Amino acid sequence: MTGVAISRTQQFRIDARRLAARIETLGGVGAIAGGGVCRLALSDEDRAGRDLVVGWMRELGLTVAIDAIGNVVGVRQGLESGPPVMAGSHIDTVSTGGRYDGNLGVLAGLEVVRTLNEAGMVTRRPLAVAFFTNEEGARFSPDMMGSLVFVGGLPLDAALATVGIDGASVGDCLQRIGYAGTARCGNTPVHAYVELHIEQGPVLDADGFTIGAVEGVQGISWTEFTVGGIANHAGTTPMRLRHDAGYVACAIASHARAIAREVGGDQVATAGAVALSPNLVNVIPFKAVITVDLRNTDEAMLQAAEHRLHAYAAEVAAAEGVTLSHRTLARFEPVAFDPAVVNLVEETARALGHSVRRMPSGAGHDAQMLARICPAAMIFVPSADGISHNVQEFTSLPDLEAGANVLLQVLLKLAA
Ligand code: HGY
Ligand code: MN
Ligand code: MN
Repeated sequence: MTGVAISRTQQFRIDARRLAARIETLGGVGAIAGGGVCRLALSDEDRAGRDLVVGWMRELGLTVAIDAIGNVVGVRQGLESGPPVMAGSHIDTVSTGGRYDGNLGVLAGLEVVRTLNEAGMVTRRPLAVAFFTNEEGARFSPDMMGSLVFVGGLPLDAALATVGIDGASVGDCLQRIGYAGTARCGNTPVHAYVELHIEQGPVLDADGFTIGAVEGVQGISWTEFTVGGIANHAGTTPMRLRHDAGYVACAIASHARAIAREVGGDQVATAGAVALSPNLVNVIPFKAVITVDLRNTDEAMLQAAEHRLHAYAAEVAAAEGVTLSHRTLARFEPVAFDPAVVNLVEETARALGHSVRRMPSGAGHDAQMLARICPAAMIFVPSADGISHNVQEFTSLPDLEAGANVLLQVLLKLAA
């Protein structure tokens, strides 16, 4: 910007050490060995994290609303009223979570508010900082549940009735932690939504970029297969007489990986959860429940992978003489973010002197749901060695600072 007066707000910068300190404090809620976090949605740890962040929102003067699915939105008044420009993400984690996944986007939003409060600067449009319930989907499917209800994509009653992997329902757990709010869910007007998030993959770190201008999110397909076999003695039962549910589940997992390897490109496949019954060394399993997570940036290719997997599962089950059923835990098509906001992210990063590249998101995010009701986009910062959903998850302070400053300037432009 040589020769052009830089406006006062363009000089605003967040306080990186303050942000890092907040990340560490929140990371201490549900802390696990190795520097990670276990804060499963609607758990006691999630309640403690929610209480902490709501307290910080109130300290900043935000008006806090909690909706019926437990989404929390803090609003900062603007010079004018109307739909806010929103920053946000999630503070629930997987059980081997890191300190940055989701938490960064929420805490950076609050750091932006604090920076503007200290500068005495009021934006034309209101600003909002949100965290959405159960983004991870690890305890209750689907993922991005709270933001999906927020945009009217999942009926509230269906979400509340959802039973998790431990047998508890979303509704009961929300009541138990005191976050069954009164604010109306669904189609709350938002002017625009920007989410700062760690990449959780290897691209930015490997290619030496500081900022990712995220163009969209790939398609997600979560299926749970249930296999019914016959328990029998592991030593006395000839192979030809077996109806081994465990073998079929493992065959499905192995074939999912083979499909991904054969298709190549963006296709990925993960068998993340498996339960065998009775799960004993010398008993042929009579039951197996296994999940398969398939993703691809291309919807047609994702459907093709799904069809191949289901055809194989049926074939191997029939050959083994076991029963097979399945249910869809989550299914979202690829989402493209708003080109104007993606451009704004890219231009802002460049104007701040950061290296930036456009890219898709391999992970699901609340932004893909907000994109249904307003212009939305994401800002990525690097994950060291591409590691995430792992206690070793790490993003350097300079990268955190760069991402939060891009968020600050993008929000200012959208709220001007
Ligand atoms: O599964 C995901 O992509 C996200 O972590 N919920
Ligand atoms: Mn996340
Ligand atoms: Mn995650």
